[in-house]
Amino acid sequence: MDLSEYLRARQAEIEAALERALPAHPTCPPVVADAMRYSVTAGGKRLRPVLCLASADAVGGDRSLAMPAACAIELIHTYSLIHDDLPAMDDDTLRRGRPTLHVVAGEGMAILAGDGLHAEAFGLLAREPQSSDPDMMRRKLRVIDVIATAAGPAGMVGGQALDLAAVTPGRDGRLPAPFDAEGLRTMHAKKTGALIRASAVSGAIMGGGTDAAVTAIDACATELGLAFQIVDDILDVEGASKDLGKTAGKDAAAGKPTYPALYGLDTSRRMARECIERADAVLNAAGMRDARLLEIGRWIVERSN
Ligand code: GRG
Repeated sequence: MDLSEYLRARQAEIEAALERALPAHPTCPPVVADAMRYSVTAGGKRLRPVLCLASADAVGGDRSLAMPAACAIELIHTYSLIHDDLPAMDDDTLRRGRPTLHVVAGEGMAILAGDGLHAEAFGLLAREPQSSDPDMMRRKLRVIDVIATAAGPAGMVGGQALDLAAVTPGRDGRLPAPFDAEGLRTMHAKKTGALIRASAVSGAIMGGGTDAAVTAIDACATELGLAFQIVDDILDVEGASKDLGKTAGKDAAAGKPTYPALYGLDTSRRMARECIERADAVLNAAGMRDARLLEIGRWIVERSN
């Protein structure tokens, strides 16, 4: 199966599983259920859940065991986008090709829909896959820990806090010093990298991977996450809002340091390609000859070409 067939097949399974995972009326008041659905079903590449399922494949596991983690991570990712778009944060009006949730449902409902998605994600992880097998329960608990850490203050929330603080004037009215290359890398590793890593690691754990395999997948996904961020910065400079489904050029306009700003476009493209080479080396060194994860990495990088 080539990559586009693989992506289409996995994306279709993920859409169906997300549909089942979303809370239904009337248990959940329609006003918030509809708001959650609006953002989850707005499209999106489903990169994180695909990585989760592909990692279960890479360790030779049963992909269906990783589907609850795949969906939980997509729910958390969607909550983060809703909250990131709020006026108090990035203040954006376009996401996934649609008006942002606070534009159509109001700020309060957008905050609640994000909160609801966050809570539903952990409920899903606790409930599924249903099993009383001690090994499966250990896998589930480990995955809950991995995802909570990646989504929380040591991960995504912490990265978002660093990003927000960088554009927030202090009491003296001055902005903090801009990130240097190391600061930029740390902020992105937390803000977007942590959840991408957790996607792959959760898939490998649910697929029953050995500790060595999980460690190799983690290192591989760290590189894919960095490549993703470099490409996202390139697209922010080069892309059109229509193609991106979100407002283009915002980071540059806000004076945020980006990879193209620090290194230039050509070097940024080369750096993204080098991430995939390092991901390849990591998998090779671990004796894991899974081409699919690398194909997904190249798919990430090709978006910037
Ligand atoms: C609000 C706690 C909190 C966190 C927000 C991830 C994040 C932290 C904000 C997103 C800001 C942003 C646009 C970052 C650039 C990288 C990124 C996460 C892009 C969106 O992810 P894609 O490209 O989106 O995977 P789709 O729509 O395809 O799922």
